[in-house]
Parts: sequence; C-alpha cells; structure tokens
Amino acid sequence: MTALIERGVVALLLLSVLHAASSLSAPARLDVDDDDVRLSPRETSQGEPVQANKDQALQTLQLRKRESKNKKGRTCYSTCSAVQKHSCVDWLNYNKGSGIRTVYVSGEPITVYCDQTTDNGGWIVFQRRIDASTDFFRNWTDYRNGFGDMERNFWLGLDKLHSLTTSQKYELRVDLHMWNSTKGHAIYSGFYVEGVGHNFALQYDKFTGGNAGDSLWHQRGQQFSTKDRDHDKSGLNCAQYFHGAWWYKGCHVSNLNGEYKTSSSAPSKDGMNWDTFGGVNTYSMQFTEMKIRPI
Ligand SMILES: [Ca+2]
Repeated sequence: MTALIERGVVALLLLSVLHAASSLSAPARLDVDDDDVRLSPRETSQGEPVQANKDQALQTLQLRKRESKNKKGRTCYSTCSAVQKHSCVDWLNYNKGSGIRTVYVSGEPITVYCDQTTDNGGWIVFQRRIDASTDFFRNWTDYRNGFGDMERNFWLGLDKLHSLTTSQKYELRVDLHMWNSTKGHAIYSGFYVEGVGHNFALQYDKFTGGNAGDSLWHQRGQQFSTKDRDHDKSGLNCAQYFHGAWWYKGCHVSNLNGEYKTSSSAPSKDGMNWDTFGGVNTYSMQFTEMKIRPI
C-alpha cells in the first residue's frame, strides 16, 4: 500500500516536471493585427524566446500593413486593382479585355474605351462610327464634351483628348473598313491636340505607315471646326459644307466625322472620306475608329 502511494507521488511529481518543461518550451502565442503587436500577460513574462517571436511578428505585421495599403489603394504594385491607370496599356497589364475603363490624368478620372486586340492592344479609342444611328453633325460644345455610346458610335471629346495627349507622348492609329470588308489603317507618331486656346489644333510628328496611306497631311496644324465655329482657312464654312467637324483647312483630304452613308454607292462628297483609301469625294467608310497609345 505504502509502495503504491509512493509510486503515485512519484508519478505526480513526474507529471508536474513534464508540465513545467512543456510550458517553458511551448512557443509564445502572439496576437498580431494591422495596428500593433499584443502579447498575452502570461507570455510577456517569459523573456528572450518571446522577444525573438516578437521580432518575427513585427515582420509579419509590416507585411500585412503593406498588403492592407494595397487593398486601400494608398500604396500599390503592378498587381493591385486599386492603382490608378493612366492609359489602356496600364489596363492591358491588369485586364486584357477590351471595354470601358477609367484612366487618370493628373489625378482626374476620364472614362474611355480600351481596344485591347488591335496590334497587341493598349489603345484608347476616341472616335468610332459603325452605323448611321448617331448624329455626328453637331456643334462646338458637343465636340468639346463628347457624345454617343462608347460601345457603339461616339466621340470622346476634345477637352479629354487634349488632356490625354499632352500628359504623355502618344501615337495615333486610324482604322478604316470599306463596305467590301477591305481594311486599312494609318499610324502617326507624336500625336496631340492643342488646348481650347488654340481651338484644339491637330499636331503630330509624322506619318509612320499603314496601308490606308496619309490623309491627314492637309489637316496637320489646323484648328478644329464645327458648323457653328468656323476656324478653317477657306471662304466656305467647311464643317457646314461637308456635314462634319474636323481639322479643316481649305477644306480637307479626310472627313471621318462626316455623314454616315448606308452603302458604298451613296453620294459621298460629305461622307466619311479618306483620300488615300477610297477617295476624298468618292467613297464613304463602313467603319472607322481613331485611337491613341503611349509611345
Ligand atoms: Ca471658313
């Protein structure tokens, strides 16, 4: 009986020692959140092992804070959805699909349509004609502000076009489709439009290629005109006469905001002309797009 009691005492003593040992060797539990590191009262009294774990916890905390900032958009990296995109090239790296997106110029948001398929994508489309359902024979205010449906026919607006094209260097691409599905394009480097003080004059460095040829040469350096704002170099009101709005001079070798014709055989003097692809007075396009991409 005595022996049994002694064995029991020994067993209890062993259990106590084992429990003490396990308490000492157990890793300290740290509560970590985004704002600070908290140690439970029992664990703060255990010395160096806690300090080591605290250092590790601080590293974890810094990582979490960085991730938290990413989510809130204060600090972002290439994969962060909240980072401000400045062009459709920035969007292409995040979301490869075409569609309506927001880009920022000097912190101001601009709603644009990104074409992410043509020539590897990255294009902000600023003009599109697909049918006759949208009237393009509009006044100065409409052409400044923009109009239409970005998924269909639209003009982005001269103020936004000026902001975008003077925020970084862009190339211009013009896409043209004939009624028989023949496709043409033209590319210009260093494209921008001046501000309202210069009536959004058309500027670019040079025509750099494309099978549609150069039909902006006559419009280069010219101010934008609408039917109610004649800034051209002609005795005519070119916008009124050719039913469009463009960088007319005296008057044009292209007129992509002209009247949408519903067939290739329709009279096209005032149509959507491109002199080196169809002819300036003889052919009106079935489809046009004008778009810009940073270079
Ligand atoms: Ca005139």
